[in-house]
Amino acid sequence: MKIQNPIIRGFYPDPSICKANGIYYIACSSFQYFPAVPLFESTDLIYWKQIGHCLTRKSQVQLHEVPNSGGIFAPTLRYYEGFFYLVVNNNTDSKNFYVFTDNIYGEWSEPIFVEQKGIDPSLFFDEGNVYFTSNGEDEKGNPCILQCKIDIKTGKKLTKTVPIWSGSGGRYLESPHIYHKGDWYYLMAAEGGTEYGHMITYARSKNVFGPYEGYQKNPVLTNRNLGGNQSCIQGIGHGDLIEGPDGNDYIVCLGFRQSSMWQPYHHLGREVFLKQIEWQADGWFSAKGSSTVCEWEEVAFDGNLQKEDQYDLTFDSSISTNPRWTYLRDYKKENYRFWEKELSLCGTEVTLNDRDSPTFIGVRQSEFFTHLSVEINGEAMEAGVTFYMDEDHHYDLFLSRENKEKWVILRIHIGDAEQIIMRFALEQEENAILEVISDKEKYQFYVRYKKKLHYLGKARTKYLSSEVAGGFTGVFMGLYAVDFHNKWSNFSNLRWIQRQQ
Ligand code: 6LW
Repeated sequence: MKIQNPIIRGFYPDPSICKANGIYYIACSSFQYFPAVPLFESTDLIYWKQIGHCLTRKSQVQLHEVPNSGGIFAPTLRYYEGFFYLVVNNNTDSKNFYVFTDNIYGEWSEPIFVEQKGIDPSLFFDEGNVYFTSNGEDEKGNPCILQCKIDIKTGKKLTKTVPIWSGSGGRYLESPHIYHKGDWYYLMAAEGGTEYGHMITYARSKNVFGPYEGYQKNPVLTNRNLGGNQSCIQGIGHGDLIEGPDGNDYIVCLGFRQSSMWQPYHHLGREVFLKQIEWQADGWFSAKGSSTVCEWEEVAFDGNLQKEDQYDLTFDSSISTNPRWTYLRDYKKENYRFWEKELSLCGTEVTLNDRDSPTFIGVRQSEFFTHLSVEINGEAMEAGVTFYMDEDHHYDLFLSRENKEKWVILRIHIGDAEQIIMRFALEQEENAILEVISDKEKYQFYVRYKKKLHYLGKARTKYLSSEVAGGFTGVFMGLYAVDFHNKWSNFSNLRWIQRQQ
């Protein structure tokens, strides 16, 4: 059957995958967002449901005032003898640590730190030994993959950290994972940087510490040679290997969907893609069909292609238990109240422009084509909806209270420029029903007032893109409030439809 990529849509980068008791699990990076490391399950590798996050306590992850795209980088998720392990790097303090659990639907342990530098830490369990692998530099300062053996109970190093591979020559050698198949150890990595030159490369050795010999036809997977109208999928890299339901092996990796043909950009973040690999008689593997990833990939098993119910959003199901809602940095729990079909937010003096924790609760944008509608009332100075890339790049549509007047305001914030585009006066007793319609190129903003839809203005998706904003994240739709006197506002009748076309 043909499956549609991305298999997990929206800002879910650096996927790592494991399988336990017939179920697949994927964990992704989360940077400045909390809870950290979104976690998904699937029975068929195609239909993925978010089940929670791995790092849910401040004792596990400190995000106080971390820069955007700081915080939690690239996890590795593994299952070994009844336990799940998740190892990550908190890039803000440059520390690598892991947590574990025997119940992936419950809480994870406190962090155990490992004294090895470098990002993209990985764990490899093999014949009773545990290896800790990350990116780094050798004695001469050249990029390489580093490895040591650790005691998994304490995180203590049992051997020295040594360089094991220096890659195939691409810049930013990172994302190492080791697998043991037959007589060989395979070391898969990413090179080229997580942009348009991104790629997956690998090497093999009969010894876990090397020497590793690179695959002659590296990169084994990349979309870097596809440009113009050949492919809207770019940035393929940073992958992990897993055996599929059909017994074949697959790579899950990141990529993104670009907009615009010349000088392309992407604003939905890096997403999760699936590609089958094929083993050759000589013990090397290649990507099935071609070394590129397509939107529609043939796989040798059946599964559930249904995506819509994964990404549409309402308040009908309990907001407090829907794992897709996410906060910024070290949020203040007491400023959020969840009712059966409503949400109340208490504004603080922290605004969306601050590198801090405004009162904000958001969900990742997963499709270009979306339609949002939400009703807002209350006393906060500012309460509304934001399409938010980071504190320097966001479009805000909000109910504003100034000197007893009530307005709906559309404001855009791009880099150093902030501009109010439109103010629309409301009568005191009216609630504001805010609507936003997006497509690939733009967001269009409306207020529904006295049963009529009033157009307020538009703003381009381009200025919320990674190419403009920089960083590793993607756009969130967030509900937020700001108020210097801590007043509350109420959000109800939320409906956010996300469609592929
Ligand atoms: C991550 C690195 C990468 O640590 O981007 O795409 C970095 N690859 O491996 C941040 O996600």
